[in-house]
Amino acid sequence: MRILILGGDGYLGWPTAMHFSAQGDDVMVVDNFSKRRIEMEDGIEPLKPIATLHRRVVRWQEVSGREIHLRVGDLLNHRFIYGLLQEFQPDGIVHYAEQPSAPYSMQGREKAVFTQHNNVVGNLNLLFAIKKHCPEAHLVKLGTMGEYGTPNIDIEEGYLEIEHKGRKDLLPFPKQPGSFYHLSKVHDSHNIMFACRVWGLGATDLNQGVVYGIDTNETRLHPELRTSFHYDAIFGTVVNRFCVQAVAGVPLTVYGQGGQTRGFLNIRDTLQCVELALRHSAEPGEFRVFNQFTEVLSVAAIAHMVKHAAESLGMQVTINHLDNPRVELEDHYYNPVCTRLRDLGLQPRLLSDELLENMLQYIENARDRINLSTIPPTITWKI
Ligand code: USQ
Repeated sequence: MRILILGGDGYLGWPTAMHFSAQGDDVMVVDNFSKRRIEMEDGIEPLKPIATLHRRVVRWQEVSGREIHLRVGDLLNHRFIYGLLQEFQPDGIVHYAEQPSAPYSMQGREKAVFTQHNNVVGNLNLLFAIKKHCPEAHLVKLGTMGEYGTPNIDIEEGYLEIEHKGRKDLLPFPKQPGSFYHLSKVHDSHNIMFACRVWGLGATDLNQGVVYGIDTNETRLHPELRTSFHYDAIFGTVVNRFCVQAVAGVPLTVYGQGGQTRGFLNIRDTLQCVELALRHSAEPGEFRVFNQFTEVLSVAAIAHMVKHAAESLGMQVTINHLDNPRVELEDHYYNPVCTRLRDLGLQPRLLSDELLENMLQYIENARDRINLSTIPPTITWKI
């Protein structure tokens, strides 16, 4: 397949690009390095240094003998994305190219507007470019489980059968997102659904849970092929953060009671899911929604798992309950459905002591690079 990876410099985008290239697909990565710019503005660094995307592509060719095409550009520039699709004519497009952090979007008006403008308008430009230059291409869009929030009913995969005043319909599942970032993904979902219904595009919205993990088969091949691993309060997700905190010997930062429950998945399973979606395309006019996670865990349960794994390696771990900087339920029902990817063959890799111990050992090797000042949450939802 000819596969375009938008956001190919990111935590998930770069491993995805190598994963498909390794299988002989013709891959192009695109990025505008907006996340690297935010990192520089906020004084944040990934745990281990990350090579430039240009260098990674060259290293990948040396290691694998395969070429990944690279283009630098911004989806907000519609001429750029029009030209790119006209030139590359992808069969599949994986769209990760969005501002990915909920806390970042909650810092105030400027960051909320940046997040929604960047994400929503970039996605809209992409939809128009697909319509004009490659309407047969299958769009695989990274959405989020956070679009649904935490309703007091089971979360279905995108749609809910409703009976109202004696009539029935299958309607989009209600959305109650928890940040301006999560809202941007809701807006994207609506725009993509509309483009499928009205223009006949085919798309899959992957409502992904919280991703954790450090490496994939390809990132392990050379230090310059590794992917970024964040533990700061803006880009670090909770499992990755707790593992770094355990190694650094600082208390684990559970927000509030820790009863917040979410869907989680390993970075390697993200690659499996994206591949399953791409290799089993949506039909023209179809807007599919897959809930993408492998297990449901509470934040408190994760803290205890990390503590247990770290203590078996001889580390001392304490768990702190901080005042929750977010506005979210800490004691709630959570039962999301995730059958569609499993039906396509997803083989989950669950969080285990062994997996956590491997992460902790990797982090231990970079212990002297941990910047403790970036760990405490400084952004609150009540601006
Ligand atoms: N949390 C803590 N302590 C921490 C960090 C987080 O208790 O130090 C809690 C949060 O309050 C929240 C949960 O852990 O209840 C998850 O937070 P997170 O920062 O790991 O993840 P989140 O902000 O939800 O966002 C991440 C990704 C985002 C993706 C989302 C999937 O950054 O791109 O969309 O996970 S989901 O959560 O399913 O919406």
